[in-house]
Amino acid sequence: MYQGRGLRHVVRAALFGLALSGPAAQAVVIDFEAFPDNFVSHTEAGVTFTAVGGGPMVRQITPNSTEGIRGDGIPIPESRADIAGGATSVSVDIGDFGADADLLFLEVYNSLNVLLASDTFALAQNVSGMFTLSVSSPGIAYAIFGSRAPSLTGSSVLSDNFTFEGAVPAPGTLLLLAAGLLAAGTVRRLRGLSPAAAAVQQSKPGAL
Ligand SMILES: [Ca+2]
Ligand SMILES: [Ca+2]
Repeated sequence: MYQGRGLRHVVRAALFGLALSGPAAQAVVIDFEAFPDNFVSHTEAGVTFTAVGGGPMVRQITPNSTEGIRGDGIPIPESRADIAGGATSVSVDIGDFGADADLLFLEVYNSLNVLLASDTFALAQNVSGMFTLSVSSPGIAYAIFGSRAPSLTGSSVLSDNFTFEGAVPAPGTLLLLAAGLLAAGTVRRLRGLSPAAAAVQQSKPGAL
């Protein structure tokens, strides 16, 4: 009986904490400001950036006058970001200085290399700027992003502000878990009472 009551207190405290904390998912933004000038692979906040197919990447100033990244080579390789622990949403700012027309793209895949979601934006020639592409899906393991034809020299764009939300238990899942614990505590408590007392206990309004 005491155990059941103690468990109930613990669960109530957990629910109160959950109500105070709100949704557990927090967006993480990687702004590339502190990335190396040149790198083959660089990891920040659990995300590893590489060029698709391997090879060097460079850090470079974007049209927004902040640091971004791109692959280095001819044609310029697309960029890849592997997210340790996975993600449920990804966004990235992509653009250039308007030398050519570009089809900006962001694709996300699961660990079995299945395409989960994608976003694209047609960037006209002579338009200088950065544009945000975003996708959401359960089970994101990695993202591929950059630009494709009509880009003239491969992925001829810069990427900045790679943002993701990690895969954390949804509040609904935690509430279900808490409800299950409460029910288990009630059963345990009722087992400690005589049948008559249990019947009285069960008939009380609001009794758990
Ligand atoms: Ca930046
Ligand atoms: Ca371009």
